[in-house]
Formats: sequence, C-alpha cells, structure tokens
Amino acid sequence: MPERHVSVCENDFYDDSLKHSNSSVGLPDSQTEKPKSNILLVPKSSIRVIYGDLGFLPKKVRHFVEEHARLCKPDTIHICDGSERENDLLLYVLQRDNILKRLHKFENCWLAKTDPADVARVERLTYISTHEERDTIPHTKNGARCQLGNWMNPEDMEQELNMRFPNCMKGRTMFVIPYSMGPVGSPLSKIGVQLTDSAYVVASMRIMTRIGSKVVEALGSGPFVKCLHSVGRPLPLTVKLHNNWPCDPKMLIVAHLPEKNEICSYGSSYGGNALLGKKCLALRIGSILGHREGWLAEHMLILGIENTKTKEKRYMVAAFPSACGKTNMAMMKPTLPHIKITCVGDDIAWMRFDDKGQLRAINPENGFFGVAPGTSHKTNPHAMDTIHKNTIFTNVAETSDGGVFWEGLEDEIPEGVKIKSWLGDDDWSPDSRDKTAAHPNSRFCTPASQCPILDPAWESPEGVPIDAIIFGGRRPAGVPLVFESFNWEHGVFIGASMRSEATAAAEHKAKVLMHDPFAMRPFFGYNFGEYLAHWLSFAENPKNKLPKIFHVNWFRKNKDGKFMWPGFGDNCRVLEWVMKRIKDENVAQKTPVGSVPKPGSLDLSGLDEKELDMETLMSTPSDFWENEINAIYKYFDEQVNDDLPSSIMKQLKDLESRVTGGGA
Ligand code: TSX
Ligand code: MN
Repeated sequence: MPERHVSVCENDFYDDSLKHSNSSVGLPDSQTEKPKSNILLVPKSSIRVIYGDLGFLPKKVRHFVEEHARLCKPDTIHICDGSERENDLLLYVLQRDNILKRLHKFENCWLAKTDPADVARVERLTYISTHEERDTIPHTKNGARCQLGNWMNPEDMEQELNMRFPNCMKGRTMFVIPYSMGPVGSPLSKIGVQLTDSAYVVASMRIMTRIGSKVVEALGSGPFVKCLHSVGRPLPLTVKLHNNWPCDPKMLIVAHLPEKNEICSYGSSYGGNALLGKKCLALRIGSILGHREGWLAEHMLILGIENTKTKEKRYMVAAFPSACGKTNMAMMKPTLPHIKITCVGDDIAWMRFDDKGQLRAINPENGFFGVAPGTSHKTNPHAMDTIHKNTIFTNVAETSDGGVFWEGLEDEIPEGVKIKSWLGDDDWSPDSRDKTAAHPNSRFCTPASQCPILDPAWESPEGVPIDAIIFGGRRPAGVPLVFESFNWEHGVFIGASMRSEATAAAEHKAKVLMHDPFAMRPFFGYNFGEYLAHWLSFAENPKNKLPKIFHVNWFRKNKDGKFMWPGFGDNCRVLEWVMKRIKDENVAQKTPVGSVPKPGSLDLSGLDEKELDMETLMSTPSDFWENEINAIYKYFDEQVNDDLPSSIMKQLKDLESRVTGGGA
C-alpha cells in the first residue's frame, strides 16, 4: 500500500476541513431543550467541529451530540462520514501518536499495544441498570452471587456516571460514529450513534460495523441507541501512560441503560468494553429489544453447508462458550470433498421467524474480532487468508520482518526471524521472562468481506433460513460427540444447561466446568428466566417451523487424556449428519440424553477407524449424568430460582428419570 497515510498532514487537513464547516456546539438553539443540571453552558463556538457538519445530522442526533459535548467538553468534534479519506487521516493520527504501528510485511495492517492493564472485557464492572432489579437478573438463593449479570439501580448509576463523564474529553477530539448493526437499511438492522474520544475505537468500529453518512441517511428521524465512550484521560495528562494507551482501569465501567436506550462506557479502549456495537448493543441491548419485539439476539456463529453431491444447501447457527473454537468452526475447511462450508458470521446472530414461520438470521457485524493465539494455517486457514490486509492487530507479538506472531504459529515463522513479545522483549523465545509472545486475549480485527469462504447471502437483508441450532461445550467426559434434542422444549433445556471447561482465573491453571447457558452468561440483557420463557414462546405459534436443536462436543478425552475426535475440518462429518436429521432421515437412535447417530450413519471415510472409538464417543454413562443432573439442579435452584420456567424444571426431572431408569 502507498505511503500516502504518512503524507497527509493532520493539521492542514483539519484546518482545511474547518473552512467548510460552520457548525459548532454552544448555547442551545430554540429547538434544543435546556440541558439538565450540572452541565455548565459554554459560549457558542467554543467546541469546533473540525470534520463534518452538525447541520447534516438528524435533529435527535445533533441534540445527543450537543448535550454530551457540553458534558464531556472535548476541544473539537469530528463527525465520521466513513470515507477512505477519513480513514487515512485517522491512521495517520494513530501512527503519529504511537498507538498504531504499521506492519510492513502486509498491506494496510497495523499493530496496537495496549496498556497491560487494559486487555480484556471486565465482566465485574459491566452493569445493566433498570428500575426493577428483577427485570435484569433473577433473585438468587442461599446467598449465592448472581452469575447472570450485574444490576445497579438508576440513581446509583447516575451518580457513578456523574463521577466520570463531566469534562472527561478535555483536550481531545470527540468522534461521532453513526453505525448500523446489520446491512444498512435492512428491516432487521439497528442503528447506534457512538461518541468516543478514541481514534483507535473509530478505526476498529469502521471494520466491525458499517459506519458513516450512509447510516445517517438510513436513520432519518428514526430511533438509535445512544452510545457514549471515553478513555477517561482528559488532557493534560496527570499520569504516565503505558504504550501511549490512554485508559483508567480504576474507574472503568460499562453501563447499559435499556430504559433510556443508552450505553455508557468509561476507562477502557479494549474490544468488548469500547466497541459498543458488538457485545453491548448487538447482544445485551439486542436481547432486550428482541424480547420486546419478538426476535432473538444470540451469541452464535452462522454458517452455510452444501452437499455438492445432492446439491442441497442449509444454514445453521451454533453457540459455544469461549475457548471452543467458534471462529474456527464458522470458517471450517471440511475434510469431506463433497461438503462445502460458507461463513455468514462468527459471533452474533439476530434471528426471527418470518411470516411463513421460517427462522431467519442476519449477522449484525461487518468484521471478525477474533482471538489470535491458536489461529494458524492448520486450525483455521481461511482466517489466515482473511487477515493479511486491512487488519488491526492488538497485543500480538511482532516479527523482525514486519509480520505478526502468536502462540500456535511456531511452525509458520521464517528461519532467522526474531520475535518481539507484546510486552516488548525484542528477542523473545519460549523460555523468556514474558511467558507468552502474544497476550492470550490478543486479537485481529478484520473485514468480513475478506473471508475467502464468505457466504454469497451474508448481507441478505431478510437473513438466511436457519434449519438447525447447535449448542456446544468443552466437555472432557461423559458428553457425546453429538446428540439431538427430542423436541423444542428439550432443546431449550439443553441450551440452559450448557457447561464448558474453562480456566477459573488467569492466575490459576486449574480447569473447571463453568455454567454458560446459551453461551450468553456474560451477555444477557435481561432476566435469564424470562429469556428462557421467550425461547419457549416460539413453540406457541403453530405457524413456526421450529428448527431441530443439537448439542456437540469436540473435546471428549479417553482414559489416556487424549482427544477422541480429530475435530477441526472433520467436524463437517457431524454437520453432514445434522443435515440428514434436518431432512428427517432415519439415522438417529435414542439415549436418555438425546438422540445420537446410529452406528454407521456418520461418514468416517478417510479417517483411521481403528483409532476411533465411536461407541465410547457416543456413550452416555449414567454415573456421569447423575452427577451432571445434580449440578444442573443446584445451578437452576441457586441462580434462576423462582424465575425458572416450570417446563424447564420438568425437562430436568424427565432427564433424571430417563437416566435413572424411570425411578425418580
Ligand atoms: O477450534 C477447534 N475445533 C473446532 C474447529 C472447527 N479446536 C481448537 C479449540 C481452541 C480454541 C479444537 N481442539 C477442536 C475443534 O474441533 N478439537 C480440538 C481438540 C484436538 C486438538 C488436537 C487434535 C485433535 C483434537 N489433534 C492433533 O493435534 C493432531
Ligand atoms: Mn463472542
């Protein structure tokens, strides 16, 4: 790519823009409501709009910008149009300020290193604020801490926000990002407007969502989610920054105010804390809107699967907790020659039953924000082919030839190339002081359009038809490779009972089974009991063609601790079986837990069948399941308590009687 990014002079550019811009934020005009208390009015023209024009924004957006400019007091305002010219300017500024470094090995690729204290979502400080606590979370039992979200009352929340946002953007530019989750103009899409004082956030939002003037046009006078984000470091600085990365982890908060259609995030610029379209809007606020409007916002990948022999094509969604390889599955390279997989999305699905009763899904995102470590040509070749241009990497290691490195790429780095770890050790080796070269939560942020197996219908405004819903988890024991639910209610129960092996905390190595219902535990926007009732309600409409529901487990281990299933591209064999079940082929047999493939019905051609113990891989040991059932009882009782729908409790009791042989 040309060096033109560097040749753009930021000051000239902004000064030049200013000549064409005559708007500014000052005293409220006649159409503006008087600002609420403790906002000091500033004289007209004290906050210059240096890019774009406030006058081109819909009145409601303009008022939102003006009100928050008066609150946060940025020096200047930049209204994003989403143009290439604008992106060049942002990349120039980010480079000049040593926040992004160009990776010369690739085309238009960039490396960001954060403050080591700002590297992940902070669930503990992520709140949903509603008048009624029970609208947000179930009442727990036995004094248990609620694992299904954090609630704060609106009065306390207002105080928390008032401690942070006034004057928080002093000396900085406030960017206004109009963005669409979902294709611009699709009836299934939602629009947000994010105010942020971070150019890194703008550059990332430009990849992960659709931004700019086309969104403003589509918005018109319609509703939008108000999103406010600040790094929490007004200028001049009062502390020394690490890696020039402004943040204030001590004051971090991610607040959702569904009753005001607002999201406020302070103190972090990292992914899910700061790119407010993704987890905050598309999942937490999205699930609330879906509950209200009769649709589903889910933490699911969407893929297409085609059998080129029978010419049949279907779409499926799948929900997995973290560390199960969801992005790998979304872009799977099948090992069966007659199976073709296409990718619609790797993280979020917005789904609704159309007027014919067909479930349809869109991917509200525009890019992939994937975990880098573990991604390689072996585990995910299509991701590797996606990220070699127009990508922002965060907290990965760099190589002396201007490339990137992370754990999992050991076999892919050229001879003689040196590795500089994310923490700055510039001759890193596996026995260096920095334990890993890349941070374990390091990311690539890359446009979906570059994925070589992107589905042709991935931006279809009506969504793709969904015929199977797959849940999954990392289960070392007891859980079969695949099983099918007996019906919709049983399937909802399977989603509610999901567990997955995870490292309990960064400092402990021990793996424990964590409950993660629907892989949504950190992302529920409202009471999980009501969420289950919402899922169950789709069975009440006789018009709805309910998709079949499955559970998969790629991670079962044998007595020697070895994985029993080859996984990765071989998972297409399981998906092909799912496809047969969609067509009601007689290839399933009942177990107490669900229906598993009949012997011989999974295509295992090309695999070393002597190495595969399919019987054990599909088994449902009753001692294991009795323990599992007890853990689910305890979880439902303590965490969901009175809000658990009775039919879900009945499903658990039915499972228990099937497992114990009808005794209970
Ligand atoms: O992503 C994974 N998938 C899904 C792929 C479509 N992973 C990686 C998980 C970490 C994010 C897997 N790991 C999968 C899997 O299906 N299966 C396993 C376990 C496994 C690991 C290695 C081997 C087999 C199974 N075999 C060899 O290494 C030779
Ligand atoms: Mn996710």
